[in-house]
Amino acid sequence: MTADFTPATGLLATLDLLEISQADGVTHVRLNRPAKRNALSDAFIQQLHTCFVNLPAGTRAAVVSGAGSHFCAGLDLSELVERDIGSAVLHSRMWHAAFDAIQFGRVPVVAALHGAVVGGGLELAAACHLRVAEASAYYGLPEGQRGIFVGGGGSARIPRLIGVARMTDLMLTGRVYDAREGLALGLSQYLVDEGAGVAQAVALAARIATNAPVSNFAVMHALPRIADQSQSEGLFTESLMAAVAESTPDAQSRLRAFLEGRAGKVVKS
Ligand code: 1HE
Repeated sequence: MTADFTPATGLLATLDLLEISQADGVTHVRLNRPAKRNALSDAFIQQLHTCFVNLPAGTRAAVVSGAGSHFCAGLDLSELVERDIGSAVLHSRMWHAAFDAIQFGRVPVVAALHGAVVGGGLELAAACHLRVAEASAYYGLPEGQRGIFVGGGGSARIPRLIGVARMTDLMLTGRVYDAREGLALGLSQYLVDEGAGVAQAVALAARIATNAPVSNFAVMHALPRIADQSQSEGLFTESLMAAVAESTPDAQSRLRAFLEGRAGKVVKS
């Protein structure tokens, strides 16, 4: 448990594969199956879904991290039994629903990564809005070696971070990127010392939590969709989203605060 964070109660406290705690508008969701390197079983995926559609009231940003020596070893391979085509599609769609609840949920989510971030673990990280990597983090997509394909949204999300060619390389050759390469390529946005990932992710989430909720909504929901649209459609969507944001009382009071000298200036940190 992170200092000053208190355990979630009610439904969230019943999710035994997650350790959920909160402080000052930030909810910390820790994957809590370290003995299996946080391998994602069906129950684990369902608990992640339940968690992100039931975040505690007052949550304005979230952090996802992993207990133990690795962030996440991906799909629980012990559950990969022979499935007919119909149930295999539904299994993948279950992952999609859970990770959509993260990417297109209520609040921005910052992932704190360390150790293995592989297979479905990388798909989970890619569904978050920002990624902080510790020096030990490494990234791979061993699906090729396991005889399977990504099924948790990786083929849609990971190329948007690093491009189709790099994802092809990861999958065809089993190449692994280290934390420094991951930063350079855009798999993470921050690189910190070993052990400092959660604190950095919580600090970023706390800062995100001070933004106007409608601005955070626009970044989470409009930005990726605009990136998928033609320029003409994207500009139109942008105008609508900008008009919605600007017309909120929150925007009005924040703009007034700046004009009256009561708000911070943009400075180099
Ligand atoms: C697991 C899993 C798992 C560990 N499913 N049980 N993912 C992979 O192909 C990655 C497979 N895992 C590994 O390469 C390594 O386990 C790690 C590099 C992540 C960690 O190594 P290490 O030495 O710290 O741990 P370990 O001894 O290998 O594993 C500890 C235990 O966790 C062990 O079980 P135990 O009962 O013998 O103690 C492992 O069997 C277990 N374990 N990883 C099940 N993944 C929606 S599609 C997504 C498709 C994918 O994600 S494919 C990629 C799957």
